[in-house]
Amino acid sequence: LSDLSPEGLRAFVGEQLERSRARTVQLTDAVDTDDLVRQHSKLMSPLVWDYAHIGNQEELWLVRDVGGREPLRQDIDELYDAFQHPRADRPSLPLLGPAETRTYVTEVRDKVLDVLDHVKFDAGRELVDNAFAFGMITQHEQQHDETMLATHQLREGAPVLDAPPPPTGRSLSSAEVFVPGGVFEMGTSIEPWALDNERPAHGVHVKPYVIDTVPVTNGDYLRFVLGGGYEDPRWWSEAGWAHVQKASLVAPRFWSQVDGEWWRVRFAHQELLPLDEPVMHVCFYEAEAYAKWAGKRLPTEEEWEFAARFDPSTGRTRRFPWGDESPGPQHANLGQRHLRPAPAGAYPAGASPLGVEQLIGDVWEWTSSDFRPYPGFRAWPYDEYSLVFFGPDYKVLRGGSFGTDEVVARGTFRNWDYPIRRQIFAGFRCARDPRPEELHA
Ligand code: AVJ
Ligand code: FE
Repeated sequence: LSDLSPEGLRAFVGEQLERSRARTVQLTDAVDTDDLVRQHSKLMSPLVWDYAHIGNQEELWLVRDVGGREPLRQDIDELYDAFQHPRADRPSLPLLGPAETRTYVTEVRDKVLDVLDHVKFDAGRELVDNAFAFGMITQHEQQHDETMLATHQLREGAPVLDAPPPPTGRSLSSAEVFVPGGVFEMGTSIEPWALDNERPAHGVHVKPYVIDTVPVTNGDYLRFVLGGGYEDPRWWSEAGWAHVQKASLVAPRFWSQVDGEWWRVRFAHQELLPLDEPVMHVCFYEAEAYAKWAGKRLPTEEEWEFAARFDPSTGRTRRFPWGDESPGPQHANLGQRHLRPAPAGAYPAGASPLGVEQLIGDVWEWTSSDFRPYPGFRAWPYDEYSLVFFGPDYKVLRGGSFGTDEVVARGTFRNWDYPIRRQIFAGFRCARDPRPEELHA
């Protein structure tokens, strides 16, 4: 980005805005009016709320703040402020209807394209330096597009989404990778569109550890289920055991067993459970319990990022496991290209220098870490993106899923959610401390 001329940057921003909008339109045009306004789960907003909220955030930041233009619809700000109304209450608000929503977001976008035509990417004005606010808003839209995809997964009825299958898997020469540890630079101070919680870059010391080559698969996880994992308190933390009993969990969300065969629902299609695909729709507590049952643990966020970005041959921290170039279809399963995680081993070109695979894309990966600010954190440009969520209530997820766009899925990107949540496209991989003979090998 920093290499681009102002005209190049303007063109790049325009393409990103167009790409996120095409996805929003696709996800909302796929369903009828009833399905747009219905709440498919108490955990989610009606799709029409996400849609207008996308437009409202774009209006607030790009039309009013960056552009200094008159508001289009100040009267609806309150309805689409995520902090004013919990998701469960949103269907009963006097929301814009589907047609009004489409008109509103289109009018906002027309104004934004005019602002984009005239804006100077003045390095002295932080909000527009490297087109940051535009980057933030196109990422915001893409993040809500992933949320809307999760709503589609919860929706019942006839299937409406389809995509070609991802590449096939391959068998791996080793199920685990030894990571020597060391000091590395975590986070970033130079990614132009990195959000506040990814900043600043800071040195972190990581002890040697062992990490799974790929995420835990459905086949792996099924052994835990069949082995009575959900009935045995030994594998669960105290909070996890309390939750699994209270919520009566017996398997990942969307799994079912019929006459001894395991099935799953995927975007309203019933399928036999694909054993070589990363497990998903498990909560943090389930991930933690599986890891303990397997004699392992979850990686810390530091360990995850070290495995994903550290290049031991140069001592440098890379942007991505495969290097500094932005993700291509050969590297990672991103961008709703396939609408499912790829089987284990499907992305050899995406491997890190140490040989860890599928870190970016496929499934979000639960880490053992609470969501905390990095040393030197500064809330910017608004406290409600990250600051208000820091603390022990949220666990960090890394790497992005098949539903995450490449404009979001940076090696430094941090996601977070409550440890009981299962509707997101989240799985995990395990790590462990090395055995003495591995340390002295
Ligand atoms: C970073 C995915 C946790 O969806 O709650 C969207 C992103 N922030 N609108 C969320 C976000 C404001 C956020 N996550
Ligand atoms: Fe939002």
